[in-house]
Amino acid sequence: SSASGPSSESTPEQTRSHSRTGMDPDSIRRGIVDHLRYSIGRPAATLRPEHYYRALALAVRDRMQDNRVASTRTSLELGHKVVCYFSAEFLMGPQLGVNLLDLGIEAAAATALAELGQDLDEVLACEEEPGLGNGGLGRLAACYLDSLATLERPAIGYGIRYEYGIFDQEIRDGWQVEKTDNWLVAGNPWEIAKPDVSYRVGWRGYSEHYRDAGDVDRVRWVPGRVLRGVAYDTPVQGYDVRTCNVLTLWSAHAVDSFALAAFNTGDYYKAVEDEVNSETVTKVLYPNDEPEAGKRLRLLQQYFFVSCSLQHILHILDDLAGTSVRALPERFAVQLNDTHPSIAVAELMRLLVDERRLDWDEAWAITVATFGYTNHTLLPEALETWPLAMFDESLPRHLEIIYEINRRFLDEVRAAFPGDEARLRRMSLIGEEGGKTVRMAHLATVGSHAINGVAALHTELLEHSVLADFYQLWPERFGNKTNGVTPRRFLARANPGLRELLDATIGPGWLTDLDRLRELEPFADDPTFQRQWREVKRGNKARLARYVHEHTGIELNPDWLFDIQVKRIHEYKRQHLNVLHIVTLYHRLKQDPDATIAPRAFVFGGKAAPGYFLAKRIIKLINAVGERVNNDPDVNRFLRVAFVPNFNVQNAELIYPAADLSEQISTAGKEASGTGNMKFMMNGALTIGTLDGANVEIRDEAGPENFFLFGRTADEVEQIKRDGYRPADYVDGNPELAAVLGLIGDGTFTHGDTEVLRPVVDNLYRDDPFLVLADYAAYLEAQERVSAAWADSAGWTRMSIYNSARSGKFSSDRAIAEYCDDIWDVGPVPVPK
Ligand code: T68
Repeated sequence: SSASGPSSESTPEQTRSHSRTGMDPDSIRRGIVDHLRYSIGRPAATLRPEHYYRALALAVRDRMQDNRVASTRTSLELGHKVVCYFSAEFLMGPQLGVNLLDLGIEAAAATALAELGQDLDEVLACEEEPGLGNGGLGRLAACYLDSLATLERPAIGYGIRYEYGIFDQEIRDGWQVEKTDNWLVAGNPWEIAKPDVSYRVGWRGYSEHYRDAGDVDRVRWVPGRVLRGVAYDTPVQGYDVRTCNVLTLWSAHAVDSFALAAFNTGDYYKAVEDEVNSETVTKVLYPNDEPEAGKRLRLLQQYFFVSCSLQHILHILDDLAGTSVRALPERFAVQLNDTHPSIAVAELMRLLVDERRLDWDEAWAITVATFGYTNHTLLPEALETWPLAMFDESLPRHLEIIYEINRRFLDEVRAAFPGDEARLRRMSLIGEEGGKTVRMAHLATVGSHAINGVAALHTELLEHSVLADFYQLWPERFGNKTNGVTPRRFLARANPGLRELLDATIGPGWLTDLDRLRELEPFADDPTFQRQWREVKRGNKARLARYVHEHTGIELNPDWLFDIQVKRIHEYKRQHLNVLHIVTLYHRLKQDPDATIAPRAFVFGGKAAPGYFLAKRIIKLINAVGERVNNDPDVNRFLRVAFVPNFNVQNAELIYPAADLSEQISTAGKEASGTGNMKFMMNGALTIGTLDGANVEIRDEAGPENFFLFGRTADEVEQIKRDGYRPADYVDGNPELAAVLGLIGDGTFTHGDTEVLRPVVDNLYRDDPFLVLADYAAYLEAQERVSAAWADSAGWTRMSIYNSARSGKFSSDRAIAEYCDDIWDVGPVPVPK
C-alpha cells in the first residue's frame, strides 16, 4: 500500500487550469460533451437530465482536481500542518450546487447546459444525496470541511464509506416506514477510488510477548482476522479560493485472495465468502438513539476506519523526507468527532509502541499532543461504553493498552487527590457498575490535549457534571467551541432570493465574513427594504408549500405564519410539546365557534431511530392530529399541520428559508448545541426556545426582545427532578391540559382508536422524563407572545431582519477559526491561483 502523498509528478504549469478545465461556458460545455461521450457512453437520442447531471458533475470534479493537486503540493512541500477530522459520519448533502458556487461557475454552467437544451435546476434535482450521517453531528462535520477549505486550512476528513446511508423515510397511514438507502446504485461521480491507498486492519486474535533483536521486551498483536480498507476520495472545494481539501472514506474488503491462498489451501469459495463477510463492515450506517451495547460490528466499524486513517497519516509522514514519527503532532492535528473514533487513542499507542518501537512515555506524549476530543452529548444513555468481554474478544491488544493507560492515569489521579477512592472509581477508563465496560468518553478525554463542548452552556455543564472530575484535574485542557453552520449552503444556496437582496443592499463579501450582515441593521425599519424582505420570505414559503403539496397533498397558504420544527425525533427535543400547543388551539376553536386566531401552518420533519418506540408514536401523533385538523372545516381556516417525509439535507434547504418561527424547545440541559437553530436564524426566522444549547447564545446575539423565551432552566430542571417530579400534578392543576391529553387519548385523532396514542399520553402522565407538562403552560404563554408579535407585520419584519443581521457568530468559519487557533495551531495556507 502507498500513501497519496505528494505523488503527482506534474509541473506547476500543468496543474493550472488547462483549456480542458476552463471556467468559461464554452469549456464547461466541452467538458460535459466529452464526459457524455467518454465517461457515460449513451447515444445522444437517449440522454436524460440524469446523464447531464453526471457529465456536469464529472466536469466540475475535473476542475476541483486541478485545485486539489495544487493544494496538496502547497501544503506538503511547504511543510504545513494538516487538520485530520475523524468522524464516523459526514452528512455532505448534494454536491453539485455548492461546488458550482464555490468555483464561481453557477452562471457559466447554466449557460453551458442551456446550450445543450438542459435546465440547471432540473439537472441539480437529479442528485441523490449521500446520507452518511444521522443528523447534527454528521452535518457539523460536513460544515467544518467546507469552512476548513474556505479558510485555506489544509485538512483531510476521514470516515466510513457506508454502502447504505441513513434510511429513507416514508409515511404510510401516519407511520414511519424505513426504506434502505442504496445511494451508490446510480454511481457516485464525486469520489475517486484509490485502490492503491489500502491498509490492513486486524481484529480478534491474541497478543504475544517476545524479545526483539536488542533483547527488549516487546508485544505484538496476532490478529485472528484481517480486513483491507480501500480509500475513496471526494474533493472538498473552498469558496472563492484555490484550496481544495479531501474527504477520505474507507471501504472494507477482504485481503487479496492471493495473499489468502498463502495461508490456507486456496479454497476459492472460502475466499469469496471472506470477501462478502469483510464487506459487511462498511455496509450500513447505524441509526443513533439505539442502545450501543452488544453491537460488535459497530465497534469494528469504528476501529476499521480509525486504523486505516492513522496508518495513512503515518504513511504520509514516512513519505515526507527526513520526517520522523516524532514530528506527528507538529504535522497533523487529529480531532475526534465524539467518542466514535476514540479507539484511535489506543490504536496510535499500538502503532507507536508495538510497531514503531517508541518507548511508552514518548508515544504517550505524541498521542496526547495529537488528539483533540469534541463531546456532543450529556445524555448518560448516549455515552458510549463497550462491554469488556466483547471488547477483549475483538481488540485484545487494545484492551491491554487501555489497561496500561488506565494504570498510569489513575496513579496521576492518586497523586493529585490522595485517598479519594470514589474519585478513582468515577474516573477509571473501566466502568464497574452493572458489568465491566470500557468508557470511551474517558479514553478520549485522557488521550487528548484539548476537550471541548459545542455551546457555552454545554461546555459549562460538561465541566461540572459528566467530565467534572477530569476538569478538576486538567482545567486548562477544557474549552468551548460553539458550533457553526456554513452560510454557503444554508444561506447562499438555500436562499437565492435573500442572497440577491443582501448583495444589492450591503454589497459582496458577507459570504466569507458573516459578521458583515450587521450592516443590515440600519435598514431594519426601512419600509422599502422591509417589503423586499417580506417578498423574499413569501417566495420561499410558496416554494416550500409547493414541495409539501407535491409530497403530502397538504395545502399550505404562504401568507400564514410558518411555524417549523425539523430535527431528529426524540423525546428530549419535545416535538410532542409542539403538538400539545396545536391540540390546544384545536380545542379552543372547537369549544368556541366564534374564536379566531392568526392562521398558522405547522411543519414538522425528522426521522426516528427504527427501534425507538416512543419516537415512532410521536410521528404517528403528529400525522394523526394533522389529518384531523387539515380536514376539519371548523379549524382548517386557521390551522394546518404537515409532516415533510424524509427530512434530509436536500429538502432542509427548502425548509429553513421558509420559516417564520423556529421551534427550539428541548428540555433545558439536554440539547448540546443544536445547529438547525442557527440555519433558521440566518434565514430570518424568529426563535421560540428554551435556554438550552446554542439557543442561549442565539438569544444573546439577537437581543432578548427578538427571541421568544420560555421554560425551566437547566438548573430548575435538575431541581424539579431532585424534588421528585410528578407530572400528574400539572394535569390536575390545568383543566385545559387535561382536556388536551384527553383528546389525544380518546381517539379524536385516530378514528376512535384509543390504543394507538395511549403510550404517549401514559408516558407524559406517569413519567414525563423531559418535563413536557412542567413547561406546557409557559410554552403556551410564549406562543401567545408570538401571535401578538405576528399581528404587527412591520414589527415582525424588523425582528426577522435583526435575527439574520446578528447571526454572524454562527458561521462555521468562526467556529473553525477558533479550533485552528486554540486547538490545532493551523494557519491559512493560500494556494496560488
Ligand atoms: C448532536 N448529536 C447534538 N449525534 O445532539 C446536537 N449520536 O445538540 C449538536 O448540535 C450536534 O450533535 C452537533 O454538535 C448528534 O447528532 C448523533 O447523530 C449520533 C450518532 C451516532 C451515535 C450517537
